[in-house]
This record gives sequence, C-alpha cells and structure tokens, in this order.
Amino acid sequence: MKTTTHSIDHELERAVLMSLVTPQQKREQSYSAEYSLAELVSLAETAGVEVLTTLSQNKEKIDSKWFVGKGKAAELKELIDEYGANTAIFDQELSGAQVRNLEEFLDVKIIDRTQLILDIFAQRAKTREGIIQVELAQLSYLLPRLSGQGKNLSRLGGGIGTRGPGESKLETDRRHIRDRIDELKQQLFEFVKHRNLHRERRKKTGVFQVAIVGYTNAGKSTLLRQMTDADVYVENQLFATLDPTSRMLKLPGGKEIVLTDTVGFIQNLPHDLVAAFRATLEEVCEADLILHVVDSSADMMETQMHVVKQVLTELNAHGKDQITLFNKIDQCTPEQMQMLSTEGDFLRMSAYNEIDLALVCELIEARLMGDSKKFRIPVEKGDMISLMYRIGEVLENEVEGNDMVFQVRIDKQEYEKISHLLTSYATDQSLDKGENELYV
Ligand SMILES: Nc1nc2c(ncn2[C@@H]2O[C@H](COP(=O)(O)OP(=O)(O)OP(=O)(O)O)[C@@H](O)[C@H]2O)c(=O)[nH]1
Ligand SMILES: [Mg+2]
Repeated sequence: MKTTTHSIDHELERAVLMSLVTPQQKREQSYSAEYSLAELVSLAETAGVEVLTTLSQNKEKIDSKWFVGKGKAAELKELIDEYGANTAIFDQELSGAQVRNLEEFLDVKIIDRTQLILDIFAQRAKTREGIIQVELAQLSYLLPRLSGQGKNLSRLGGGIGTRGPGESKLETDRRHIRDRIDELKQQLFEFVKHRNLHRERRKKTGVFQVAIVGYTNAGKSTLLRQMTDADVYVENQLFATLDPTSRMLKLPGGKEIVLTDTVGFIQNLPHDLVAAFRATLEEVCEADLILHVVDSSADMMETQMHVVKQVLTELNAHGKDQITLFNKIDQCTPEQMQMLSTEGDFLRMSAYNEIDLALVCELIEARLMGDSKKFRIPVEKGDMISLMYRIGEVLENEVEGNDMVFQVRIDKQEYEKISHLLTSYATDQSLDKGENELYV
C-alpha cells in the first residue's frame, strides 16, 4: 500500500504565515522569532507556495485548542479573507487537534513547519533510499496526529478490502500506517546493511572518510563540485541536496580520501526526519574528519553554526575532528568578517577561489596525516629505515654522516605506536636540533 500525507498543491497554494512566540521559546532557542519567520517564508517559497503575508503573536503559552489565542485566530481569519488565501502555515509543530480546530475555524488548509520541510524533502527525494526515508518520516509524523485529521482521513486510502469486521476507519488507517512503517524500516535496513558493507570495505583499504556538513545553502555541494569535479546539484535554495554523494579526492601528497556531501541542516529540523535520515547521516558519524561549511555572509551565521553543532550532537558526532570552513567570504561585509570565530581549525574562504581550495586540501591533509616529524637513523639500521616508509609519507630523506635523516608525515596514532622505539638513541644533540628530531 502506498500512503501519502497532506501534500502541498504547488500550483495553487496561497498562504498566510503565522508564528507564535512564547517566553519558553525565547529562553530555549538561540534564534529570534523574526529570523524563524523569515526562514519559514523561504521554506514556503522553496515548496512552491505563494506567500501573501505574515503574522506573529507573543503569548505566555501555547493554546492547546487553537495554538494561537482565540483573538489572534480571528485576526488571522480576517487576513485570510482579505488576501484570498487558501492555506495557513504555522512556524511551529501543531497537534492533530489544533490542526482540526484551526481547519474548521479558518476553513483553509493548515500546514505546520514540519510538514512544510517534509514536503520539500518529498519533492527533492530522487533515489530509492531517499524516497523511503521521506515516506517514513511523513508517516511517523502523521501517526500520532491521526485522530485530529478529521475530514482529511479520506486522504489515507483504505476502502474495500482494508476494513476488518467491526473495526473503525481510524483503526484501519492506523494499522495500515504502522504496517507500512514496518515495511519501510525493513527496506531501509537493507540499504543500511549494504552501506555498512561498503564502508567496511573502504575502511579496510585505509581510505580516510571526510564528511561535508553545514546549514542548508552554505555551499557544501559547491565545495564538493569544485574540489572533485563531481556533477552535483548546486542551487541557491534550501535543501538542494538530499542524498549523500561521495567522491574520491587526491590530496597534494598523493593520498586518496573519500569526500561526502550531505543533506543540509536547519533549525527545528523535524525529529522524524533526523531519525529517518539517520542511516544516511551515518556517513557523518563514521567520518574521520568533518568539514563544517558555514555561510559567513548569512545574517544569522552564528545561529546557523549553533544549529549545526546541535544536530551533530544529536547524531553523536560532535566530538569528531572538525575543520570550520567560513565560506562565501567574497560576499561578506567587513563587520561580518570580524564576527568570524578564530577557535579551532578554521579557514576563511570562497568555494569559487582556486587558492582557497588548495588550502582546504592542505588543511585536510595536515589534519588526517598529522604533522611531519624528523627521524635520524643510523644507516646500518635497515629495518628502521624501511619502517619509515610504512608509518607515513616520506617527504624528504638525506644522508648526514653516518645517519639517514627522514622527514615523514605521520598521524598521531601511528606516531604513538612507534614512540617506544624512538627515544632510546636520543642524545643532547638531537634535542638541540628541535623537538621533532629524534634518533631511532
Ligand atoms: N558568492 C558565493 N556564493 C557561493 C559560494 N559557495 C557557494 N555559493 C552559492 O551558494 C548557493 C548554495 O550552494 P550549494 O552548494 O547548493 O549549497 P549547499 O550547502 O549544498 O545547500 P543544500 O544542499 O541546499 O543544503 C549557490 O547559489 C552557490 O553558487 C561562495 O564561496 N561564494
Ligand atoms: Mg547541497
């Protein structure tokens, strides 16, 4: 059975957008209601909706029946009539009962932020896995709201052959949806198995995995495309990318890595969506290094960075090695440039600047391959000399008297593994020559 939820009719939607601000939200959220509403406008436009006007309300707490206050609902109704709207879109998630009450009172289609995002994802999903993930997220969203769907229930299918004796329509719909969710989860599981196998194989070959993450529209796909000539979709719109794309990239030292572009994040990313996309996002969890691409020219740049950190935490990937790429500096104001953080590894760049792209490669290489260290080895120690070629990348080697001196790029783990071999021959002379120079 194929079940669809409330889908947006892209030709006809003419909407008034509504946001509610409570003191609790102000405390818990790092972004302002204005920003959130402005983003809702972009989301609605991305979904193909014509946005007529917006309305917001400050209220002590959410109204369980109407979501907004009764008076505000009446004001909304006036606006809807005035503009001839056929849809109201709410910036927060609504309960089933609130949808039903608002739908009855306003007599227009009611959509909430989560549904809007799910709808955009549904439009974008191209691969089999993407389509399954979106349907799973939609049904998980719908299931607890079924009782509130009122007249919309008819959209869920059912009919002859679907009803059990004495069973209500609602129960049949619930059962269908649960069955379908199980079926989708099983199908996703097969994809995950396949992906895990693939990843294990890549791990065995010792190829490093680097994941590109960031807020939607930050320039992730542009970066992948510019660095690898990958034919990925780049567009100035929200959620241009849904399915992860991986490409091999050769670093300056010759080492090959796999670079993966992922779905963009957004504030209040629906929980069902994160859950459904967990398998795809595992690429991020399994990566050796994360490149966090930031749109430095975005008004809410810091908020966007914060949201990305939150999602990474939700995915349990926040402790991973990271490089922050402050992208789009070509369109930054001097004030915006000053705002950029200088914490940790970072680069100010433009994905369209060749020199910056080379710097990104160098940064990745330095992070993955570690620092270069100097080793001084007496020429008769042939086994140690051959070890130099196994532990990392030999950048230089020359003979000095009775020693061979190697400059080797080596990562931390490898260095720790061989550290017990290193200091036994160290002399005062080696320490004089700098702390990286060690006798073996
Ligand atoms: N000026 C400027 N524009 C950029 C830069 N990098 C990316 N863009 C533009 O930013 C827009 C979004 O780029 P994408 O690469 O699609 O962004 P994304 O992060 O993959 O976005 P989603 O897939 O939607 O999450 C496009 O119009 C790009 O051309 C940059 O360094 N400078
Ligand atoms: Mg993209």
